[in-house]
Amino acid sequence: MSQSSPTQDNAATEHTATPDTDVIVLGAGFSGIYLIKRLLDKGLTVRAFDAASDVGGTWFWNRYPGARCDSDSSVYLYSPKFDPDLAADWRWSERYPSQPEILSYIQRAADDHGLREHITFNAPVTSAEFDNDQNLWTVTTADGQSATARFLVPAIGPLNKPNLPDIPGLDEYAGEWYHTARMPENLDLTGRRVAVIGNGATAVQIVPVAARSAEQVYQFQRSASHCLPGRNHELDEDDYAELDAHREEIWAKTRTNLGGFPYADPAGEAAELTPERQREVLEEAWAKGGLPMAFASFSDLLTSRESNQVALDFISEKIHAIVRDQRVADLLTPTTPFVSKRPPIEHGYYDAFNQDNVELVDLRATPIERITADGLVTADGTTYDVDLILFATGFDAFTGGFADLNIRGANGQLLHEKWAEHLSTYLGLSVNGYPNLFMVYCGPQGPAILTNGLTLIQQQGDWIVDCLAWLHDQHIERAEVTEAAEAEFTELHESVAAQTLIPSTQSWWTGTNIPGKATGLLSFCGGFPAYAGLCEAAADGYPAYELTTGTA
Ligand code: NA7
Repeated sequence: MSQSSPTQDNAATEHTATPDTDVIVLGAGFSGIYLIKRLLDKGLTVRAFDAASDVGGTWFWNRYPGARCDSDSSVYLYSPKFDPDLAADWRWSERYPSQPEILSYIQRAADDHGLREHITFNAPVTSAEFDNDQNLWTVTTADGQSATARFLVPAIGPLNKPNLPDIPGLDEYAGEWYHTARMPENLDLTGRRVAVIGNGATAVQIVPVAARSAEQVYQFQRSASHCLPGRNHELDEDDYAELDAHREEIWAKTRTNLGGFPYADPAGEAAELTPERQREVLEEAWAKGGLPMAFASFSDLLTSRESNQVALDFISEKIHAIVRDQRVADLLTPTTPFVSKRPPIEHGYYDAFNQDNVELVDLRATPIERITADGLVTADGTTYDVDLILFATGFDAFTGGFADLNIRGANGQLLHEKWAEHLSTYLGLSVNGYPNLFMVYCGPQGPAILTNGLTLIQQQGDWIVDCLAWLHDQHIERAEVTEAAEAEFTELHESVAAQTLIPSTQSWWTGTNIPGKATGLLSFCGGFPAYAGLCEAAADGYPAYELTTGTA
């Protein structure tokens, strides 16, 4: 690796204080745990903070009925680089792991390596300030604890700030209500009348589970989703024999697939294929279940309206074949481009609308007007009396979580305020004005929304670990990405986004789900391999960073 020449800044280093620890990691979910373990392996000292009482991150908080992963379990775990024993002997019981099983996995990952002793739980971070003279970060928690570190690594996940819509009357409601990311475990829905507001990936998992035991389920829908069949099943010894024989191949494929999934390449541009071949491609993906239809069908799915329409028509046909009431099927049929927002994976969602106890409420025709003591009232005066309201209304993605952290950079500006003016980062990893800060998985403009979580966490995690270890070994006390490098990457991100069908759709991907939030695609959509290539080039001497050496 070639290396740029750090400048010797003796004036700054003569009185540089020794920080409490080399690195502070914010968050103990999949990304935080990965970073803590791998940084410790490299000999750096690490301290982590998490608002939760245990490890798990998003899987700690999202305990709603039916919660499970939408990625295949074969790629929803750490690779052998993290721990060869864990990689070799962990056995998920289903194709898509459930939330409790995922929690057990991450708890084991933490326990096997004694990582909990490095983590302070029940400690929401309320500020992180960069000291320009000392080149270190001071992190403070809600209960007044504080610690200093040379480097700060937010590992807070892109979806940690729940979005609770401001619907009048909620404080008068006499029943029980929760946002789905803040609800108790094992909530019993038996015999209850349940309102589920929202129909994204979360609600799509809840509705069929609720429909099994609830007396009545009202699904309040504003815009239809493009749900893909999950085809979940238990994994047996034969499945594992097959998986074990192809582990390396599976991980290798995640590096070349657009979404970091272990899928074959797309069949080509839709226009290059005959209608029969188009159909075959979509039928195969539908039969396989999961996300291949999004990441391994047509290569121009996200850039060509015509190609996208072929997929949309196919989905519409499938919905109309499953849902018996064709009026309901019409309402469930999406009109926005396929994969212009997150396609939920469904496990009986469309079937649930064939049950007498499930009713779709079309909020386009009749918006919710208010909540009363008994339930909800829509604009046409219809009342929906319920015992339980579940707000499956999503998150203030990426930037929302940063606002709670109050990260103040070298020039005193709060990071979320900088982003409110114009969202810009370098590779979703670094930000000019915020030296020694590296974001893993949660950085806006990284490719998190279109990439398998564990693929990206490990790719970005490895990049950051290697970078911090190198900075540490070189006694570099300050690494700050240049304004020019940040502007260049942001321009690339924006131009790639503009070539796709994504920005025209309202969802958390574009920030349009939160009133008043600056809009724009929050995640790089040029594909995981292209992104990984940019990162690899960036690590060759870190030319995009101004580096200042200390005297230690
Ligand atoms: P999403 O995907 O953001 O879905 C939120 C849903 O809530 C979506 O259907 C919204 O409708 C709906 N919503 C939001 N606000 C309202 C109000 N005020 N009234 C009615 N409906 C509303 O969040 P999820 O938790 O389902 O999934 C998040 C991610 O987790 C998912 O993408 C996966 O990556 C895992 P809209 O579409 O805006 O009309």
